[in-house]
Amino acid sequence: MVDRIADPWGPRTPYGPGERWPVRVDSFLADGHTEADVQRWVPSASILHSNGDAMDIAVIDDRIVGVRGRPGDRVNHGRVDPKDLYGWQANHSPDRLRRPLVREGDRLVETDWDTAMGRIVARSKELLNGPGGWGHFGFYTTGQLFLEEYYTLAVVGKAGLGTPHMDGNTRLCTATAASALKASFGTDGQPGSYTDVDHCDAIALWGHNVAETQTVLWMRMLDRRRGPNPPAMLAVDPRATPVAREADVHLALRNGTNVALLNGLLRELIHRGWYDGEYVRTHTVGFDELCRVVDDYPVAKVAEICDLPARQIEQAAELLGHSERLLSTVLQGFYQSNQATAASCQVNNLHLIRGMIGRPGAGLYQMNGQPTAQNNRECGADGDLPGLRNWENEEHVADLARLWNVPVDTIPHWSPPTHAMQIFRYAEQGSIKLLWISATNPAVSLPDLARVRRILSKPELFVIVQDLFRTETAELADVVLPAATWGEKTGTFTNVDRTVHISDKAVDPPGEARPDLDIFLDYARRMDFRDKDGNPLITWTDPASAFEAWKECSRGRPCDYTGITYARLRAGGIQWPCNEEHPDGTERLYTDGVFNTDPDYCETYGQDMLTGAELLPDEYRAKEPRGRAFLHAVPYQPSPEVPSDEFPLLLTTGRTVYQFHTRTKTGRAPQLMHAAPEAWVELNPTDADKLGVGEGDVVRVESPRGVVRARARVCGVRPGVVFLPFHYGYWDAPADGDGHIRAANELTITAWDPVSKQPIFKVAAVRVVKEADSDGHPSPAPTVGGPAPLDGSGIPATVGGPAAEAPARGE
Ligand SMILES: Nc1nc2c(c(=O)[nH]1)N[C@H]1C(S)=C(S)[C@@H](COP(=O)(O)OP(=O)(O)OC[C@H]3O[C@@H](n4cnc5c(=O)[nH]c(N)nc54)[C@H](O)[C@@H]3O)O[C@H]1N2
Ligand SMILES: Nc1nc2c(c(=O)[nH]1)N[C@H]1C(S)=C(S)[C@@H](COP(=O)(O)OP(=O)(O)OC[C@H]3O[C@@H](n4cnc5c(=O)[nH]c(N)nc54)[C@H](O)[C@@H]3O)O[C@H]1N2
Ligand SMILES: [Mo]
Repeated sequence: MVDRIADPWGPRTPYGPGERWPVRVDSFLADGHTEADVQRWVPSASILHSNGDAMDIAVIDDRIVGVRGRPGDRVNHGRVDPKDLYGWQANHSPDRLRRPLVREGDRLVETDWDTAMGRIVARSKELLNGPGGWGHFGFYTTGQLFLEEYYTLAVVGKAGLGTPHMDGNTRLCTATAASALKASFGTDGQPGSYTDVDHCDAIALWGHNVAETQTVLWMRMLDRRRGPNPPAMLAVDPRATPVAREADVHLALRNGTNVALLNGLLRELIHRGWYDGEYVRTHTVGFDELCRVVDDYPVAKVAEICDLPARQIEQAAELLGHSERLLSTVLQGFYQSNQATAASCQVNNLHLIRGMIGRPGAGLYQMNGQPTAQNNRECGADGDLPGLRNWENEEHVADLARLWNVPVDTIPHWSPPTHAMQIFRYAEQGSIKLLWISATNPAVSLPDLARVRRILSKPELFVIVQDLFRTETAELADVVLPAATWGEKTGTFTNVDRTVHISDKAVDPPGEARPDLDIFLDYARRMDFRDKDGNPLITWTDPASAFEAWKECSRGRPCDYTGITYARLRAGGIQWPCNEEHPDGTERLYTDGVFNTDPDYCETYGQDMLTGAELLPDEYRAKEPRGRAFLHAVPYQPSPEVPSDEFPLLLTTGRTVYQFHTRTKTGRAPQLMHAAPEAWVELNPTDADKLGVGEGDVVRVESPRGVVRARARVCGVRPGVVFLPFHYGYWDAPADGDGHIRAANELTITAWDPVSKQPIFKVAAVRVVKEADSDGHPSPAPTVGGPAPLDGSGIPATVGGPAAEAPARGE
């Protein structure tokens, strides 16, 4: 039995290079149930992060009572993340939405589905048939629905309404992963496989606190680190996360300087001859330009920009340069920082110039965050065209028009898809008049919340919110639709390393709540969307038939699902592409060094890395990629907001292991909620001293846009940097008399990467003011993870106690 709150990672099962990662089966059953009591085990996978850990849902008397990891699955070998162990309890929360709500004046009142859908359809028809038509429709969706749901929504938007204004919160999450993969390799799709952890001799984590955000992947890395011939480890993060503490080299760079660091590291590798000239010549385009640009970044200059010791940068270069099988992971410390795509492409460059791609151990994960972000990108509910097609390629668009039997011109492709921040801008300006928000909570998760609240509250904007709970966003809606969720509906989803899992329905949803798929299908039916021949546009009626329709759409594209069936998935995860040529799926992409950059196949013709300007098809063809990957060279530019006399500190934001996003699920699971109940502010001891702030003192963090009040945790964040978790909205603790005080996004800026359009959540300027003494209360921050207090602080350790005890059984 392990208290997985006190020890989120559980016991080690060390192993050596090339060995099989041992099995350890984690489980948790509530209310004293034992496995013998369980009547049904229903196959599923994790819905609270992108790792794709396979598990079975335990059911007794048509009620979910727990989960158990699947030992045979390629991803997790039985292990389960603490959020997944306890988080399902939110499904049973008494405040689940059970009936639709509609706005009557300043109140939301319960109603039936006909009334709620009737209002949506009446407004839709009025807008669609009036001047401006499709231009008035905006859809803002998520990385947490199922593949079948995204595909249906994408067809509704692109072939039914014909609007380009559809995006996901994936824009906040992994838009940069997609952009960087497309820019370097031609299309989206992760080159590596999780088995690269088993083979690598070095692991570099670029702005990724994997220990807290993909705990099972971290367990695999830790098990290698505790076994024979362990991999070396490099962490690049301004905070002393568990990853940074484990690493051999930790670069606690100033946030916002990733490109400068990478340019310096690439220069070192090239100057010292630690690159593979043959691979570069045969498989890449752009090496000379890369050499020219990075030459401007000698170690001393980089040390100054990033505020790092020069020796540490050299050590990092040595670690990377001596590795034969390097595994890199990239996540929000890069994607949500400035120059996001440029920085992430530099990691691709590092792998390309060293020839470290497409063989065991030489892995690269441009990570996902949300469980189903990958599927949104594949299916195109994030604005991309379905099947990783290129919106600028007429043949790709014609392909879809044939598949859906609609006129080519119905499918929006005359300009890039509208990105999320622009959708909100159009809503602010009034051209978008109907905004349909599904499975995301922008009133807490978008930057600059005062502005977001103003937009969503505009009386002339018709807001639809489809959720499980009355979230901060739902409170501002005109219609609220109660959705079923994980465990209550069937669908498939794909993790970071392209492994597809099925999640079967285990129990009925509460009240009248409906699967998102049924809601989108119902809308399509009521809107009476038709194809060219007057037949119904959407012919599928349930998850299985939607999956079959998607398979046809994916045929011949990099994410080819045609060889996958629900029946096969029930036996375990399969990596795409899976088709006649690859009947058992595909472990690694680009094993032959041939990339998806052919002009007729690629997903983008490329963008200028500094401005985001789109290249023309002919400009792209002129580069004659011939299956070679692109090396992008980009000079460093500082963040749009840097510290000043008035706001002298750098703000960054992120996560704790115990909470998921805006906590709608983890905040309703007692073990997780008790472990991290409230927001906190991380300060370095030097800054705390200067400000006269001690552990637990109440401080105000102020930016030009807002204020957040919380207790200080004095810990290992780098000097000059303040960290806030972004999980804390208002639903369980209404704002006090001073207005809103908890959400990190009160402070963040409206700015985004020019290429991926991903907002910058990791760099802003703030000041910190002490407001009240601790009275001996330490901050509510967990003692596990990034906010771990300094040695000898005497702060009681975060534990879960008996309610959190969970079996972890070895082989
Ligand atoms: N427990 C938990 N797990 C989750 C989630 C969750 O909410 N909770 N969410 C899931 C989702 S959707 C996502 S996207 C992932 C995110 O997973 P991560 O990216 O690992 O999480 P973050 O905490 O957002 O950011 C990672 C680190 O970036 C560092 N950082 C900040 N600024 C910079 C910078 O300029 N440069 C560098 N190099 N580093 C910087 C921060 O200090 C932080 O430790 O997690 C997934 N898993
Ligand atoms: N400051 C700062 N802000 C950030 C970040 C950061 O690091 N710092 N990270 C960003 C990132 S990476 C992400 S991914 C976003 C996450 O931001 P959000 O997407 O806003 O966060 P969630 O709380 O996951 O919201 C998902 C909503 O969907 C609902 N839901 C869950 N399952 C279902 C379902 O099956 N159907 C329906 N209809 N609804 C469902 C949940 O109840 C919840 O309200 O936040 C972003 N914002
Ligand atoms: Mo995310």
